[in-house]
This record gives sequence, structure tokens and C-alpha cells, in this order.
Amino acid sequence: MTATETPRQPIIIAANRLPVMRTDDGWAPSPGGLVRALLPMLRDSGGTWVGWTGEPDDAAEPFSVEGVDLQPVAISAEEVGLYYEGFSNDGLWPLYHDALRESTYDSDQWDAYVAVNQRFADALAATAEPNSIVWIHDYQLQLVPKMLREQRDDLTIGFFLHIPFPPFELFSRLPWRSEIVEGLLGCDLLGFQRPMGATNFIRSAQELLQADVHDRIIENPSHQTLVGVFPISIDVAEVEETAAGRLTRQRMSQIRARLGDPEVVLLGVDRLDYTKGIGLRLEAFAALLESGELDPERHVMVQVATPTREGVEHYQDERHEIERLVGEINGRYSRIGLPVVHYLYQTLGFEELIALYRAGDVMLVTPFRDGMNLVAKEYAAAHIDGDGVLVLSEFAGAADELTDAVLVNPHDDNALQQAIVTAVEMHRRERRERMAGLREQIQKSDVQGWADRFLSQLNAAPELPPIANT
Ligand code: GDG
Repeated sequence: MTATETPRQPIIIAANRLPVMRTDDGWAPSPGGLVRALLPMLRDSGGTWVGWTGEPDDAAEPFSVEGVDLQPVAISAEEVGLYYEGFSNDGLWPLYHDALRESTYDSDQWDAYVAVNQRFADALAATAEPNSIVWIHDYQLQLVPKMLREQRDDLTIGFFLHIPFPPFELFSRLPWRSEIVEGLLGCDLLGFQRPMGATNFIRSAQELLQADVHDRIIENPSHQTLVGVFPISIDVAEVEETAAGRLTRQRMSQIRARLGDPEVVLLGVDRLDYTKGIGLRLEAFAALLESGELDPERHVMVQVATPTREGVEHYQDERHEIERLVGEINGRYSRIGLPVVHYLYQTLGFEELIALYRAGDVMLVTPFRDGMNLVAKEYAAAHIDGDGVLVLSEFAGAADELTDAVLVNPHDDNALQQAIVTAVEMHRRERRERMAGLREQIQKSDVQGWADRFLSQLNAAPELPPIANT
């Protein structure tokens, strides 16, 4: 099978969330390139998506959206607290992101994680037709591959981790580290965003389970697990088409006018997450206003911070800190009617987001650690005008590919300030050269290509060559 063909066997996807959201008229597909890439593939292969509706205690019956069968997994309100907000987002999330915040390790949370993972495995085992392909997504479901294989050894099982896999020195803090590695080793193909994630996982498997590894293939008693690297991407065509629309262009001009027609619009767009380095970016902006290298009459910043995980304390603290900083900077540098930082704690519509990308002269993507960061890729895809500068953290997965960005270590505050000045002052010719490089890179691989590559590798997994021949 070539990389662009879609496997004919039914594919079953499992992810914490179903790819739908509730609307006034029922359910509609959730926004986002991942859902748009995977839904047609599921429809064409007669597949199913297994996941949670996002509503606690929702025991919804199976239903379908746009010709795709959806199989809800019920999660109780108590489990939302323990499995989702607790173990997944207050335990694993900080640990997997360089331990940027203290993780909670709580055995009640772990028990709920095991129970919900078992429920997903049971639902998959009951749904999957013989010999089908199952693709499991992300850190909330790391035990599912092993649990599923124990019930159904006829299936071909893949897993993709959207976030980083940490170095062994950090991962080994987790009281249930061996169980997680054993859970993931239940699959035939284990995919990471960056080579570093694959290497970190292999080392953990060797240290904790004395795994036998040859050329990225891990030997298990019953099967082999191939470890691979599959950097995710976006729906490039959709972003470009939206960016080219007449309404988007009008809205872009309107946004710039509303901002007071500044010389340079600096932009940040992130979920309000402490991994994204929003506060650091604001501090760098403030320091440059203070030093006079930026001028509030000429340089304006827009920061969109999308609400997320509001039940988790680290997120509440982060929001307070960001809003305090925005208030402090605006108090000091704004003029009547012309704030220097425009802060939106909101989720914008897709068209509005693309118009904002187009209005942004300098995009600041400065996470401390990020699996990939799709915002960086969306910004480049939206800049069909060939202009605009991306400042990108070396600690985002996207930095491996987007080497024409102004790459920066966000932990180094002087370097971050310098990167912003470099971007703001960059000559038009260099801006256009770099943007051409960024756009060429993202054209090479969109989200459909990513999914095709993963699935064709997974399809080939049972036919892996014997180790002696690799
Ligand atoms: C995880 C990993 C990895 C944001 N604000 C709005 C909005 N967004 C959209 C962006 C982008 C997506 O959300 C965010 O994607 P990221 O990749 O930046 O980050 P995470 O949510 O942390 O995602 C990450 C990703 O999984 C995929 O594997 O890249 O590293 O952490 O698409 O456009 N969309 C709309 N309004 C907003 O206000 N419509």
C-alpha cells in the first residue's frame, strides 16, 4: 500500500473525546484538522469512533454523525474529577511537560484511570470486527493497548501520543511507570511526535522492563512493537482557502483598524495552559516597552487565551497570573481607547482566528514544552501573502520542521526579547524568504498525509520483517 491510500479494513479510533460537539440541532463534528482528516477515512472504511461525549454521566446510545458511527463511553462526574482532571491533567500532563508544575500522584485517581481505560478497552473489544485496525490516541488512554490485546489478539493496534514523552529521569517519578510502559507495549505501532519522544520511551522500556530492542522494534512475548515518529500537521488547504476569502480579508483590515492601525501587530494564540509560556511572552513584551525597544504607539500585542481545564488549580493560578500581567502592562503603557495588550479569554470562531493570523505581523509561539504546536503551522498556512514572522520555541515539536522561524529558548529572557526585536525589525526581504521556507515545509505534509503515513505503517505492522533481517 502506498502512503496516500486509505486502508480498506474498518478502522476504529479511540480517543478520550468523541469528535463531536452538541449544537441546538443535535451533534456536529468538532472543529479541528484532526477530526476533518479522520472522519472521511472512518466513513470510507466503515469504521467507528469510540470516546466520551464530554458530558459527565452521559450514557448516550451509539449514534452517527456524517455517516460515521460513534460509540460513547460513559464517564461519571466523579471519574471526570479523578481520571480526567486528576490523573490525566494534574498527574501525567505536568510530568510529561518537563514537570513544569508539581504532579499529583494519588491512588484513587490511578484506580479511576485504570477503570476508565478498562471501559474503553471493553468497548473496543465489543465493537471491533475480526482483524480490524484500532488506533488509540493520547495520554488519557495509555493502558488501553495492553487491555485490548488481552481480549482480542486478532486486532492490529496503534497508539499515537500527541504530547511529549518525558526523559526517563522524570518519567521514573511516576508510581505506576511500569504499568504505563506495559500498557503502551500492547500495541503493534507506537507513534510519537518527535524522535526525542521515541528515544525517551525506548529507554524507559529498557530501564523498567529490561525490554529487548532492535532498530526501534521492541520484543514482547506475543508480538513486536514498532516505535515510530509521525509529526502531526494541519489541514493546510482549509486554512489557505479560509485565509483567501473576501470576508477574511475584510475582517483582517477591520481588526487592524480596531487595534489603532499599529505598525506591528504581535500575536499569541494558545489554550490557557502553563506549558505555553504566555506569561513569559508578556513579560518579554513589557521589558521591551520599558527599555524603549518597542513603542506602545507602534507595537501592539493581541493574546488569545482559550479557556481550558478550568477545574484544575494550576490552570486557575495561571489565569490569574496572566490577567495580572495584562492589567499591569496595560496600566502602565496604554492610552485612552488604545490598550497595548488586547487580551481575549475566549474561544474564537475558525474564520475569526484565521483573520487574526493574517492580521498578525509577528506570531509568538513560546511554549516551555509542546508535543507539536499546531498554531505555528496554522499561522504559516494563513500567510498566503508570503509575509509575517514566526518566533518559535525550540521546545515545540514544530521546531524540528519549521527551521525558518526565529527559533528561541524561551527560558532565556534576554534571548526571547532579542528574538522579538529581531522579528519586529526584520527586513521585508528576509521576512518573505523565511515565510516561503515555512510555507514550503508545511505544504509537504498536511494532516491527511500524517494519518495516511501512520495507518499504512500500522497496516504493515503484522508483516514486520524478522529481526535478523532488519
Ligand atoms: C495537543 C498538544 C499538539 C486555539 N484557540 C482557538 C482555537 N485553537 C486551536 C488552534 C489549534 C489548536 O486549538 C491548538 O493546538 P496546539 O497544537 O497548539 O495545542 P494543544 O491543544 O495543546 O494540542 C500539541 C496537538 O495536541 C496535536 O497533536 O500539537 O502539542 O499539546 O488548532 O487553532 N481554535 C478556535 N478558536 C480559538 O480561540 N477556533
